Amino acid sequence: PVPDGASEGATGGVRVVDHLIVGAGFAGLAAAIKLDEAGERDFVVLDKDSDVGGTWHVNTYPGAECDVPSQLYSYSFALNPDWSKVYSPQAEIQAYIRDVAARSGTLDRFVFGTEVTDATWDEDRQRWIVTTEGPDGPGCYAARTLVVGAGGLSEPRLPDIDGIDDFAGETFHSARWNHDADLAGKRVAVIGTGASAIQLVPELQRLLAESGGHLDVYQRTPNWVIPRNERAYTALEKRLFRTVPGLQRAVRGAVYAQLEARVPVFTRFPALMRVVEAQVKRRIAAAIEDPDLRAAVTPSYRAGCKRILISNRWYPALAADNVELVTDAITKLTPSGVVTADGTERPADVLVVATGFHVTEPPIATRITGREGRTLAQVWDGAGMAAYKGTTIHGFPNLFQVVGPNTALGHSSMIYVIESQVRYIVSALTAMRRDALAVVEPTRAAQESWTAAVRRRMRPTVWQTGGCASWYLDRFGNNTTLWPGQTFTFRRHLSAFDPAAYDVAPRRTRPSTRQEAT
Ligand code: N01
Repeated sequence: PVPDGASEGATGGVRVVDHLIVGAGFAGLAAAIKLDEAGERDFVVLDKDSDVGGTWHVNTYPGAECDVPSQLYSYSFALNPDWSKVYSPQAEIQAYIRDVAARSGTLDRFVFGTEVTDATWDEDRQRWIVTTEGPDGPGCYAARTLVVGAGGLSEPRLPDIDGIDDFAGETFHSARWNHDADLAGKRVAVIGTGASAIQLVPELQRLLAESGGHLDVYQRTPNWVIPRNERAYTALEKRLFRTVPGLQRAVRGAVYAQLEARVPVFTRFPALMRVVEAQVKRRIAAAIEDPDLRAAVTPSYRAGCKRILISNRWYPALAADNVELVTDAITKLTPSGVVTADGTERPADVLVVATGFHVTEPPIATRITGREGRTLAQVWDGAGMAAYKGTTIHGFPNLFQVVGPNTALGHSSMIYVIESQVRYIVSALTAMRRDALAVVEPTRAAQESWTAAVRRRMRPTVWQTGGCASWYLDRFGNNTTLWPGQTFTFRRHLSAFDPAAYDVAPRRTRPSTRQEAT
């Protein structure tokens, strides 16, 4: 229970703040920095983990690297001239985020090891009441606004395979790597061949080859894997980035433009993906001699339908002597191995599940309850995830979601999207302060027309028409995850808070201007 008059400071165990930010990854940190700059300094950032970084803090599997070029994988307000390579390794990105956080002067408001257990909109107090579980037990916050930057790919999805709990060996998800597990000389089974697996499998293959171990890779669907044009930045390049004004920004702009130029192929001309497919087939032929293995790794759907993966090591790793690619469906796990549909049991000492994340039904949505007493998960259960401009949600006043529905990308850097959304949020908060608004909530009409437009644009895209099942699609078959266009268009839509699309209420009164009351 929240005491009446919860307005300033701490009251009866409830910490009252203007803004509560959930998640200390790229999204939450950007929000903290930009709110601070805008003078919105009364905020707390909560994160369930022990450090900033989000996905880059927790994904420490061998070979974890970014598949978006380093030049784009930094904040526009904190360029990094010191990236070691064209694509950055996880540890370097994590060090970068830590450094930006330390220099931002906002870390005093970060609370780690603390998970949100419930967030409920209190209509009378016009605040979000947020309960938490942390190292010192339960906590409670009352916040005017809730900024959720909990990550789109943060909740590991374990496969629903018969007997998985009976497996006697070490088992872990790619995003929860157990560095204490001794893999040397072991028989390791990896389930999944997505972006995570294609990075960790070549590393495991090498480690196991050196120690006399064996690797089974269980593939349900192959992916299109294009070359990773990787190289180290030279000392001269780094010096020039540091000393020539505007140079790094120009290089970044060129990389950005190059990636955006590909968007029409994803969105309007998927048939052109045949060019990519032909190139990949040539690579497969060059890397793999065995015709059966070649056929097994060649996808039958349009390239781009699932995320196009980049690696120079994937096909050679699968062709290595100590690796078997298993394409028969897994039927069950026993205490000592994996059984496939043909009845074969392959022994395994260690099981790595690289089976992705809960994306279209995010668990955090079950913990957020809006104005009408329904959780976000319940609201989305009917027709899938939806939000106005991917950021605000009808029925959930003063809630801002960073990396919300239809904001993810299959072609470029999420940091650009995150910064676009954070600008919009700051613009909203500035308008709220200026106009003494306690509540902003997108109208049902605004959200529906936005969602309809996104769906319309999604229809001809490769993600919707490419003939594959991907994590982009929800159980209704709708792509509620990706932005169906160029990122500068997204940014333009979010360039400034647009009160006409919102019901607003002044401080300390109930919302009274709802237009959709019918
Ligand atoms: O997960 P995924 P991920 N039995 O969902 C298979 C980002 N990312 O962690 O294709 C057997 O893509 C599943 O098979 P199928 C990036 O956006 C970025 O690899 O569904 N197999 C698939 O092969 C990426 O797209 C980076 O038939 C099962 C795999 O598991 C996203 O994260 C690195 C199964 C899951 O692939 C997710 O990538 C890593 C089952 N029951 C990730 N269930 C970088 O930029 C699932 N699979 C570095």
